[in-house]
Amino acid sequence: MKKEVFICLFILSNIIISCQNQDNKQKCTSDEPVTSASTRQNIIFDTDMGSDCDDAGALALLHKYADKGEVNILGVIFSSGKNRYGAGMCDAINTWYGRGDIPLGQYSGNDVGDVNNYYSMQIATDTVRFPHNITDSAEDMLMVYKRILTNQPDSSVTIITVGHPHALYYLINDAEGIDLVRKKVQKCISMAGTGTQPGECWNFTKCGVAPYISDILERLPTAHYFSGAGTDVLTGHKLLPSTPENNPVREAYRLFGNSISNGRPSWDQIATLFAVKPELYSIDSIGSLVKNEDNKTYWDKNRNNHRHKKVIPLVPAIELEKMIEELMAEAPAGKTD
Ligand SMILES: [Ca+2]
Repeated sequence: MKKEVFICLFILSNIIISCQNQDNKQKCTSDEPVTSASTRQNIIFDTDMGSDCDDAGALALLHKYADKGEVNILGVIFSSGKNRYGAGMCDAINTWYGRGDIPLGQYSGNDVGDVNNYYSMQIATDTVRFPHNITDSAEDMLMVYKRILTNQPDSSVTIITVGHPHALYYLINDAEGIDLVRKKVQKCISMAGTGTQPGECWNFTKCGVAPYISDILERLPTAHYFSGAGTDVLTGHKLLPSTPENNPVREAYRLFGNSISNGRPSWDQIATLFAVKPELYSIDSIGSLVKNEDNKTYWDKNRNNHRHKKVIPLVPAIELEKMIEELMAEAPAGKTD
């Protein structure tokens, strides 16, 4: 081969390779979510799944943001020690969205939790209609938290609690756990009553959790955001009913007081949405969440805690309803209705 011909062929082959790479890049940018892995929110979702259906809606939201490349769901923790089927319910939702391998943790104690069953047992035990492989048991939540946190970059993890938050107590009262929280956790977001008058809050007052709360409020060494909105944001009854009958989120709403017809307040979705879309919220940094001697909690404007922040949606309820309902009803990636 003459030298000139070889050089021409070399240049031509480089042009072809370059074009192929360009094609691949274009393919990637058109097929993959634009958000890079490093900007995704790394989230541990801690829930009292089963006590209400908004937990199911909130986990659905997270999965859809994971589909869109905005979130990594690092783990799901079921915080109740009483109705054990919540773990299976979480697994059914994770599997529905194609993420049945997400680490699951469960409270191994029996002093905190809701004994009632509304939908967890029905869905967790029906592994034919709702394919998944965990029914009523998962590894101890503290072990799961610590293992997940150990493997994450520093200051990269957001913990969302939409149930009883006593796992945070166990974390900060464990020598390894508190080190991990200091190093790895960027912030915690908790669904809790944030009114300025003392009130009983399901997540922070009821079901045996009250003795854990003061320590969490006073000693958690990270920013702690509290979201109490959602009563006037009804979801689950507009688009969710048209999703497949073997969608475990749809079934949770159907079984929980026929919320699939009536709708249900979106407390847990609104707390969860803050992790992904903080620009939709105002943040009040003046004050702190306090528990009084009656185990009631309230936002005390006169007692400042620089770690405590109260978040309030800036978006009207009707727009939040639309946004949340659409996400809850959107088919999992790769699944068509
Ligand atoms: Ca909840």
